Amino acid sequence: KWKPLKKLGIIGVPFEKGQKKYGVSIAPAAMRSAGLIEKLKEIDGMDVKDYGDVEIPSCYEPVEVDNMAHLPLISACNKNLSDMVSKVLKDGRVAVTIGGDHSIGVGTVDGHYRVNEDMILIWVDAHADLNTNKTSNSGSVHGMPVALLVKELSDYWPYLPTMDWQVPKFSIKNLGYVGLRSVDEYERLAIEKYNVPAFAMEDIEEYGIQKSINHILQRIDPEGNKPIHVSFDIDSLDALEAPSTGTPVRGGLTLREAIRLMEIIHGTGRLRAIDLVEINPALGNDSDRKRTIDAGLCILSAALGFSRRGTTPRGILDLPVQ
Ligand code: HAR
Ligand code: MN
Ligand code: MN
Repeated sequence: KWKPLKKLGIIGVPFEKGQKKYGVSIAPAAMRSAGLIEKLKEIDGMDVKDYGDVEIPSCYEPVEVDNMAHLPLISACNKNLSDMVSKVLKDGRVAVTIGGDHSIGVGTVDGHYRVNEDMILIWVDAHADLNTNKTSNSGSVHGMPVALLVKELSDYWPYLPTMDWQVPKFSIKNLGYVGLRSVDEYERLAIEKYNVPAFAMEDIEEYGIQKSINHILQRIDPEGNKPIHVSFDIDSLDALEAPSTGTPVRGGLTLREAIRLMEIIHGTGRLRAIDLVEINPALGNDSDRKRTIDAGLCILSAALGFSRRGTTPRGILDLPVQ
């Protein structure tokens, strides 16, 4: 029944107010000038459409919410993003969203959920992004998107002005984590309370990346018939592999592990949306920036069907004769 979709819709989100550092907002432009579209078009038979950047509103309600910096702007941006992701999916394409900081996961998952209510979510990250404004030490919303999205945590939030458009309906039962190594106390409590399949780095050490992702898929979708959303935070990679990011953590995934993870997800034929977030081209030197962007391109290519084994020329069965 499932086979990989050979049509993509690219969405850029030049947004960085979910965290405090300058630079994540230039990642969509940096990825495009590094050849994002061309590289994805190189994948065998791929039809790529660039939907451009989401509109970041310049006017929004100036309300203050306790320990949640820039919520009204974040909300307005995510509302537009949610509509755009829904549109791409309704056009029959995989939604490929280039952030931006991880607060944009609210819009991408919301937009996906509105089209596919049975979707499952794989959050690949050093962090769990499962804080509420009550548990967050930073007040940065990029540490909160998962908590905003899941219905089981809606009672742990106050009324959030400007967020009426987003009704959390996605169940935490359909969530899995890969790559965790910087988890706050209340985030850990939530993971244990709801028994979320969470493969932290020591679990990946124990099982390897292939068994880790297969365990998660088996747990949250034993029949193997639900559309998959991957939200990939570049800081899931080891800081040596992806140095240009706002909150790097040592001891993370190798690029090889991340590519294998994406190949397995591609192999299900069920990937319908992928976010690539937290690349910050303003951090580090030229070599750091290039390495981080290249890693991001490799991850997207693997998720969308690039084969490291190589592919035969399309429609050709023999070598050319002299
Ligand atoms: N847990 C911390 C907080 O809530 C740090 C999380 C922010 N870093 C990220 N998210 N890049 O994945 O502030
Ligand atoms: Mn994150
Ligand atoms: Mn992170």
